[in-house]
Amino acid sequence: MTTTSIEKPFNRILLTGAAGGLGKVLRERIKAWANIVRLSDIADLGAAGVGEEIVQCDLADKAAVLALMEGVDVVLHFGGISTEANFEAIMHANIQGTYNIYEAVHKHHVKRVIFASSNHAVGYYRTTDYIDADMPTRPDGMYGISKCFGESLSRYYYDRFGIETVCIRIGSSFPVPTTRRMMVTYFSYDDLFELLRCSVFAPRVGHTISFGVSDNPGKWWDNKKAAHLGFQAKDSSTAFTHLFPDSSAYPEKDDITTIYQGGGFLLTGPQYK
Ligand code: NAI
Ligand code: 15L
Repeated sequence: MTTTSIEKPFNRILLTGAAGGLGKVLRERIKAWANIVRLSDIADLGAAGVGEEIVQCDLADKAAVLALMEGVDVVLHFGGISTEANFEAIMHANIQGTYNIYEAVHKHHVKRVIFASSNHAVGYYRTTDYIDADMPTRPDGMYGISKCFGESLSRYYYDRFGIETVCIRIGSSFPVPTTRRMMVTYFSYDDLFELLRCSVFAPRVGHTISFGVSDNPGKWWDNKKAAHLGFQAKDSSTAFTHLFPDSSAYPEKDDITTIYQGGGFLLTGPQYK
């Protein structure tokens, strides 16, 4: 009996942060894109399934990250600290870690990276602002600064070495919006997956910054500078209007968590310790 194997677009795709909230969502979904999905995290990832490789390592371990990149065709870099934290912790996981990723990408001739950036790279814009990807970054804390670092670093690796990156400034990618702010920043898992698909398979992306947000009313971010990716959000937070029935337009109160796009992160910086 002969067996036929379906040809997949890539041989090996690497997902960092695979044990995290989004990593768990993506783990199964990206299998269609590559013969082998290499899953990495500092946390336990369980046993490898069919078509999976598991590599548990610290992104700040340069030698480990260099080995992690062996034979990889495309990287989805989702690993790191995902909220505000002290600078030393952020430096370790997000700054050293992302630098190690790009050094390894360069040494192993990987052609494209998708970097999970964050809306907190621009969290100090006001909720009355409507911004696009060419406007200056305005991070709202150490975490946001580390995402700006990743965006600048990837720009450098593109200008210097031609390594393409799509930086996705993810809004709030969770099953449902849990705050009024998230009615504006909500990014459904299906829309995240679609933007990732566009980012991975668009013929040329150069260095692109895209906002990861669903088609929510009153959103703060204009994606025209990433139009070449061909992404169209299909979901909207309007599906959850019943969760916030008595609220009118955002913001509902006048404090810094509603004046600035970064919301509650404005209260978690080093000055609030
Ligand atoms: P998460 O915190 O659930 O997952 C991050 C993963 O990175 C964790 O499994 C953690 O163990 C791993 N990690 C942390 N430090 C590490 C290190 N030194 N070495 C190796 N692995 C390490 O976060 P989530 O929600 O899954 O987000 C994934 C990525 O997307 C993060 O980079 C986050 O900053 C970004 N993002 C997520 C948003 C969201 O709405 N979920 C919004 C904006 C950005
Ligand atoms: C982020 O960058 C975080 O990773 C995520 O946990 C949420 O806090 C999100 O931003 C948000 O702004 O809702």
